[in-house]
Amino acid sequence: IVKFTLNGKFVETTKGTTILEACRTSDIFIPSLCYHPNLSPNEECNLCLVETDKTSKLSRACSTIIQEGMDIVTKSQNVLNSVKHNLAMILSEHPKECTSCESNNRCELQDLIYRYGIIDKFPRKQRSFIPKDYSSPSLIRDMNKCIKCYRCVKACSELQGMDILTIGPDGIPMTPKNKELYTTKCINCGACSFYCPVGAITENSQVREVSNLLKNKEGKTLVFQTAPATRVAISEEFGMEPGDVSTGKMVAALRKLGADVVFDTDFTADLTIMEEGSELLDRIKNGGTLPMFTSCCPGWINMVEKFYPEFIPNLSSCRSPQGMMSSLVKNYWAERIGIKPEDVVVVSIMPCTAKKDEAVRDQLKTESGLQETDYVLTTRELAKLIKLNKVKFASLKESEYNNPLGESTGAAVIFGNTGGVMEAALRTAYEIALEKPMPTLNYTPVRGFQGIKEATVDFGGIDLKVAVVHQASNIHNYMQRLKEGDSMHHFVEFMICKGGCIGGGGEPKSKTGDYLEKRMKGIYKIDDNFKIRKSHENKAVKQIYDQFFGHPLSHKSHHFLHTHYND
Ligand code: HC0
Ligand code: SF4
Repeated sequence: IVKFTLNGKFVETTKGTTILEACRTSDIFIPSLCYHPNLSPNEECNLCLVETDKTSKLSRACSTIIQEGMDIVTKSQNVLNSVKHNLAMILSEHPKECTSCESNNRCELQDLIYRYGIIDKFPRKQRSFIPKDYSSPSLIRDMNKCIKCYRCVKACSELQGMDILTIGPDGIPMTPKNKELYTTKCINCGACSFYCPVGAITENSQVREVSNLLKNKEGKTLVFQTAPATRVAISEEFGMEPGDVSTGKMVAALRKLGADVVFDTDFTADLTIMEEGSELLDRIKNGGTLPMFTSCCPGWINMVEKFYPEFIPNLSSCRSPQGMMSSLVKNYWAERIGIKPEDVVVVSIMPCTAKKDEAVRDQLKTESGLQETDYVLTTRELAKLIKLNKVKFASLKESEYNNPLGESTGAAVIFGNTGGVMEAALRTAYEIALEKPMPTLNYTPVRGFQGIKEATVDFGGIDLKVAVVHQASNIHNYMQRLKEGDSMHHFVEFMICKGGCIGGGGEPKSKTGDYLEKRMKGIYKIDDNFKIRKSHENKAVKQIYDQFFGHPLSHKSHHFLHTHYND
């Protein structure tokens, strides 16, 4: 414990706390652009200035550790003048394109400029123009808007272990050899866009396209699908808590916006379990390639293709639930209700920027060459669409998904959390293999935030060894072990983002220390409240096998629900 004075009040904190952390705990506002609680301090923006020990020398609150007896002042005239000066300097280099900027109204620079009443008084400091990078279907980079906070660089290296972005000679983050992002080894995870406080790196937004379509459908039927992790995070965009379950409101919002049909990606998560669980049992029985890897996270698929191509045979051949849903909508559902696939537009709502990249894969087109998933909006983009249309989200009356592709189970929704695909697969594979339910449905060894989780399940005679790995940096470590021959598992779940999809690069930019924990709890709460918690008990899934696919891994399921990868 250290005791100190903060704006004249005696306060205590634990040893090693920074001034910034202590101020945030005490609800004292300190401006900052380069600091984020999930990243190590950058000390770049020079805004978190405070006076210590009655000297006029200013210290950075983000990197100054509180010492016993320290006297800290956050609100002097000296502090205020310096913060205003530094903000004005940042503004003088920043393009004034706020009205058309993707980050308008959610820009941390804009907020501070307004809060401090900064007038654009310095002569515009010309930087040489940097061509905008539209190469990636997932992300847009306009580094002219960069404020050199380096949060993207830290997210890409510290959190994801990817090292695609480094600080260039002019101080602006750059890709290797300044190549377009899509031609680098970037996996499109979007962590850089999540941490960018301004509009320099953003999702490649399709809000305008979808908004136009909703207003003028031109005879098309608009089908939406919503991913598991969106329902516990979208609330944050409307002043509610992380983890608040908003499934019904999100469906209602989509209907209000003009959706004709709203299906649930959770339905195809259940279907994935049927296919992937059967694939695993088949590989174990018939000597197929092991360990088998899950294939639903598109950032992970990019990583295997770009970094570990020798492990492509380990990937399950199952399409992701997004891919399965869009395939079902265009190849099965449309025909059943008598519309042509080309008259259906599928829009998916995902927590993930890499899903945009997945949607354009050549493998995921109909036989006649139609893209199966037409548009992907991230959770943030859906919130924007809702706000643009002035839909009052918080007071919406809940609505239900359309059927049959809207029916799901507790096993499907937990896909949104790290360990969820594994837990759902075990609930089904165990019961199919041993003809009795798992002793406990809540399989805790694969839950929680530990980077690599390992467990052994007694599969009636065989010890089924499983692992769950999330966050790209942990995945690189795991793959290194595997490359060195340390192969110890039958089945491994991989999710590129910390926490799984709930931590996706397209989720709302919450900054409270515990938003991921809260979203995770929200997901488990939905599962707990479901009567049916096993994928093979989903009645609509059973029906689709009876009426169309026959059985898992049938010829038809291979055609419509499985895929192959780029090597
Ligand atoms: Fe996920 Fe998915 S669980 S990857 O995290 O499998 O994005 O939420 O939609 O497709 O279902 C993301 C989330 C999905 C898919 C599902 C899987
Ligand atoms: Fe790095 Fe992910 Fe951003 Fe690509 S998308 S630059 S891998 S953080």
